[in-house]
Amino acid sequence: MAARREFTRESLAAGVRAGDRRALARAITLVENSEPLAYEVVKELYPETGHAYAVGITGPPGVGKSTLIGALVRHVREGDRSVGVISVDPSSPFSKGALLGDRIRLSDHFLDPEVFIRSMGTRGHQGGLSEATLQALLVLDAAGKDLVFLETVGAGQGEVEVITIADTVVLVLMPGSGDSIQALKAGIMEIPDVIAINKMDHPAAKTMLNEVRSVLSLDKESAWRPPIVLTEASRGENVPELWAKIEEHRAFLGEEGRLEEQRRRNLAGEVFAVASARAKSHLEEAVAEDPELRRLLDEVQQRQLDPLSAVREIMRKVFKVGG
Ligand SMILES: Nc1nc2c(ncn2[C@@H]2O[C@H](COP(=O)(O)OP(=O)(O)OP(=O)(O)O)[C@@H](O)[C@H]2O)c(=O)[nH]1
Ligand SMILES: [Mg+2]
Repeated sequence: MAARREFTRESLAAGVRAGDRRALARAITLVENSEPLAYEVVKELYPETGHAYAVGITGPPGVGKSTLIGALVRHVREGDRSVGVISVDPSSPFSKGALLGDRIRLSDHFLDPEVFIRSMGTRGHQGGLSEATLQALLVLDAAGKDLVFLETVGAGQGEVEVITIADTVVLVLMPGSGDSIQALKAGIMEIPDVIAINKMDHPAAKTMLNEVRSVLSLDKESAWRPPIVLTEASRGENVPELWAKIEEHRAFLGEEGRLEEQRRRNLAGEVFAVASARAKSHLEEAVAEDPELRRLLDEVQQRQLDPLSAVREIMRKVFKVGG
């Protein structure tokens, strides 16, 4: 491999601003690895962000999220919008080789200079999924992408949280996604903005549609009623209809300052979530490294010290707080 010129903070920020693919790829790799340079560059670019519209695509493994994104990208590229796609794979330590299937499915778009697609692994990322996703979105936003799709696998808790940074959240289900229905019903999973029931070519698609309808009918208060669209991503069936629902949600948010309000709330939530994640890893490391703190845990287990006294001692020592 030829020796390559490394980016500096200035050249990387400039490259991202110009939408240069090599700069974008580098910036996202740096984000993925929690490199200080990524932090520096996002810090510099942040005031210029807020223009991209972020669409989160979540749902259980294998329902067709990537295929659907590929079809949506094809559809929106008929207009003149530039697009970024980040597929977050929480189980992979790095993107190389990960999501090979995604690469193949989205490969039609690889030659389109207005489309930037990237899979990102986050296992081992110090600030977790949430932080990496946010930083990657900010990079694509600063690069001038009009639309950014964020793909994450999710069937229950937590994963949907990752995607709350998105302006519109689309939950993709397929016939047989019973666990997600249960999670929605139990209130474990937040109600998304739009629901796509993919693989409508499957005979049980109608049954699934009825189940989803009945769960949603429980909510009678929300100003926005999540529309449900049956799709067949692999043939592009009903993809324009799905896109129209996403646009409707966007228009709804555009009214009465809802978008600004939601973004303010999401950003504050994100700061809090990332700070909490970091505090947790700091705490775990501190306890692992400090024999005295580990002894407190032993004492609790041996019923020599009560749990809250141990908490108090740990908080005092690790975070210098307590009373
Ligand atoms: N029959 C049918 N198959 C589909 C449809 N959409 C996608 N598939 C297939 O379903 C499989 C999974 O599709 P993906 O797009 O990789 O699903 P995904 O949700 O991104 O999967 P993960 O990222 O691994 O969670 C692939 O074999 C697709 O070709 C559809 O509408 N109908
Ligand atoms: Mg996928």
